[in-house]
Amino acid sequence: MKKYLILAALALVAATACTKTDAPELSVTNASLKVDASGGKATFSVLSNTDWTVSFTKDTWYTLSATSGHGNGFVEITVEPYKDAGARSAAFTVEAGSLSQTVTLVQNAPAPPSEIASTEIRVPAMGGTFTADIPAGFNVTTNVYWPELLTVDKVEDGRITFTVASNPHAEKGIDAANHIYVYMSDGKTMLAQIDITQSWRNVEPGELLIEEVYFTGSPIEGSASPSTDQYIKLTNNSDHVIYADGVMFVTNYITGTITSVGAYLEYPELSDGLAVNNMYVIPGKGDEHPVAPGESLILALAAIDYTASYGDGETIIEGNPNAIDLSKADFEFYDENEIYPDTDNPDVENLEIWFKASATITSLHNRGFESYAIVIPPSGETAESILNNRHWTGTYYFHFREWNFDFDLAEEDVWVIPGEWVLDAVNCSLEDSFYQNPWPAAFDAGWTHAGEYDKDPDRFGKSVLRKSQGGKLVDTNNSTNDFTPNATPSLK
Ligand SMILES: [Ca+2]
Ligand SMILES: [Ca+2]
Ligand SMILES: [Ca+2]
Repeated sequence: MKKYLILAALALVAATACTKTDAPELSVTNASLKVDASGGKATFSVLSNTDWTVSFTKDTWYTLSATSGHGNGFVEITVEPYKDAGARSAAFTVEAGSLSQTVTLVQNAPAPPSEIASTEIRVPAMGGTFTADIPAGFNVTTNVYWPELLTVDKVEDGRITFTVASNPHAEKGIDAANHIYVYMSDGKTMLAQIDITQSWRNVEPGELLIEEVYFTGSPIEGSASPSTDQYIKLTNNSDHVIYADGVMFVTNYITGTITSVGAYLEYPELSDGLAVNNMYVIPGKGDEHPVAPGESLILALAAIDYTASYGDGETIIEGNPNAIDLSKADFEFYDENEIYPDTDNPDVENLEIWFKASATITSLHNRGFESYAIVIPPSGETAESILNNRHWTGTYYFHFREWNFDFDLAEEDVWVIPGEWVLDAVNCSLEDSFYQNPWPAAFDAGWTHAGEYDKDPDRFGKSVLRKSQGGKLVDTNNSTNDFTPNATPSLK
């Protein structure tokens, strides 16, 4: 459109020009050009009856279609996009003989968004390198609230890359906060604020899940007792690599079932937290056991190939073709015990024992009376600190037929794991023995099972297995909904 107007103007001038004398003439139209930050084209026209030239300071942000001409003509300036704060300008001098005219070009700065862009990011205690989106189309400067804990590595158009150091408060279980402020190049006009919450832990609730517990063991042909090929499968249900170092596997202390002789234990209310008495911990300093998204860790009660014969010279246990090869497990429960020696596969790392309830060797209750959870204590916690500081005191009541007894919990091996340490929890019970869920409803509102009733011989060879949907495990914190009971073990 503009071009047509210019041509019309040129035609008008040309019609009158021939009536003038031969003295040099020079004028320009559109002497004040304005272009917005996105760049583009701007045109001025030269009205002259002779040769003319355009002189200017060369710069990278504009190019001219012509720098000289004869008679009437026009010059188109192509302008690059602009990302800095404050307008920029250039001047062009058009000369014809002794005459000269000046054309100015002003390019506006990009307009900041009406609202400061705000982003919240949660990062693990160990830190790492992360990216965040920022408004595109600006050259920016950044400012960091705690620069000793965060470095901005790279700023690209619309994206910032930064590295976070490890959380200095992680030992105490306290999240850390930091902020990146993003400004236009003037260092004053704020474009974005990135709020970084750094967790005190490397695994968040729901990221690592109990996918499966195989507590029954595989049936042995012609025997009432199964193989002891028990395992727990933990799976990374997040979209990023997580580090399982320090994750603790616990079992319940509160009984969830009424025994076959009618006995059950009644406990004081425990509204938030888990009452536990087995604590086995994945070793490592925080970055030793990466688990890729969708990948699993197998915790074997014994890392034995149960399909092949095993044992020492005196006791050989024959291989069971129904059983599972657990010799490639990621970790095993190894309990040093002189009277009942546990097996120790040298190729499979042992879990750290923070507390074990069994006087002999830990195994899973194969009738399904136990509930299971994974938790992560702050890095400053130790077996000693938990055993010394988190004992559950109170009184519980033992009901057996018409007799009632009360016991002091202070004398029992029971500790309270705070609710905020809990990553995932699974209640197990049986229809005919159900009394109460050991884990509070906030962590698991339901329960699952292998076998239909207490001592069901058909339970052997069956696990409790979390359902999956659309490539992700189901986790509504309700095992009745989330688990398939009586499932075929996934390692079979
Ligand atoms: Ca063992
Ligand atoms: Ca081992
Ligand atoms: Ca859960």
